[in-house]
Amino acid sequence: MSKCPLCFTDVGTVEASWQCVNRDCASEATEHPAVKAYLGREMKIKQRRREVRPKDHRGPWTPRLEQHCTKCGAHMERSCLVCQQPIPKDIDTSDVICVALTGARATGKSVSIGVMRLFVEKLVEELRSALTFESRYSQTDESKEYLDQILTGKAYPATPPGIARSLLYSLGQLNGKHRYLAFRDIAGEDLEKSDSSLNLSFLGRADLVIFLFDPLAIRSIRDALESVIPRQGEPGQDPQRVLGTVLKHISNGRPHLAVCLAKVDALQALGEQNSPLSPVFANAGTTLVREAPKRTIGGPAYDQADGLLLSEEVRSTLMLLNGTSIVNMVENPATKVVLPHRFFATSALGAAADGELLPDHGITPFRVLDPLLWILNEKGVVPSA
Ligand SMILES: Nc1nc2c(ncn2[C@@H]2O[C@H](COP(=O)(O)OP(=O)(O)OP(=O)(O)O)[C@@H](O)[C@H]2O)c(=O)[nH]1
Ligand SMILES: [Mg+2]
Ligand SMILES: [Zn+2]
Ligand SMILES: [Zn+2]
Repeated sequence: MSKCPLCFTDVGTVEASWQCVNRDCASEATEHPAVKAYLGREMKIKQRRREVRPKDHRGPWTPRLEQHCTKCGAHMERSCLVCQQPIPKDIDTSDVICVALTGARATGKSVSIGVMRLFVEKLVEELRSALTFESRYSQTDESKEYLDQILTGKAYPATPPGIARSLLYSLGQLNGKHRYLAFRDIAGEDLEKSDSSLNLSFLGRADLVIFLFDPLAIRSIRDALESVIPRQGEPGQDPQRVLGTVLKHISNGRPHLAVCLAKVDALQALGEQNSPLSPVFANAGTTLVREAPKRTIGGPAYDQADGLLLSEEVRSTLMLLNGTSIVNMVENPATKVVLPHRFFATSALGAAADGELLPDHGITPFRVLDPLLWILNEKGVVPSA
């Protein structure tokens, strides 16, 4: 079953919604009460129509392929029954893989999306398909807000709170289906308060929730790295509280949860220092300092054994980093529902940026695609190695 790229709601098998998006249409534009909470701003909707599966219908039902506005005659756009946003026409037969990035302020969520996107493009090419950005279904401009900054070395502004940011990519036909990849970038500020004005319930309906944990938020690590890496901005709220908020929004949903030790480049720099963590990162064999083995034949794949080993190594590193409560919240949650989870170590930039700019020598990402490879493997898009 496919999902809405903005609110991640299952696209119904009994009902469909359509709307006229012709700017010049003379039909009256009305507000819909749900839109603001999902989108973060008002959006007036012109002619709207619902199509319901006939009561006597037998077997699987799909709505009509076309509907026309009775006022202006224009093609109507399929839209989500819940958030009312336009959704792709082939939604009933395609698969939308929904990924949400979470974490405190400045944990690197937006940078990770930009870098992951570059890697996904390469991955999809290796799978003999092509990636395209679906600007008409996205709430954000990927070039302006995500790519140009990585490619030109400009720093990212903090994501503004209270506004939905979603990016939808078509991955083309992969393993028998048209696949889409939807990212939701959340402002850390929205997760640091308990009552964001934005409806964050989509976290419970995501296929994958990536939670970024910034080791630089830990005082002792910041101090140990004081003269080793450039000075970093103020860290956001403590990761344990933010994870609590994320789990609260997930509620009784069942997404996969990737807990990422982000900016691991900073910890790798500890390998040469005198710190209790140095031996972990000075060990050249650990998954925390080497990439997953790449298959030389047969194209891209997810290496289960490497993924599980990485998860174990990150889990024990988190315990060393006073992150025991994070591990407990994941493995023994208050809700008693243990989500399918794995621990990861990622670095989107590969080195700390100095002030406003990205690292001088360009970016050297580390394992940044691993969480996505995991879910793409679970979804049958990428094979196991
Ligand atoms: N050392 C290091 N720094 C990083 C990495 N990724 C991001 N940063 C730095 O972290 C800062 C915040 O990155 P963003 O991607 O804007 O963080 P965010 O989580 O989107 O922040 P909000 O939008 O405020 O929630 C940037 O100034 C980056 O330079 C990384 O892999 N390594
Ligand atoms: Mg951001
Ligand atoms: Zn929706
Ligand atoms: Zn119309």
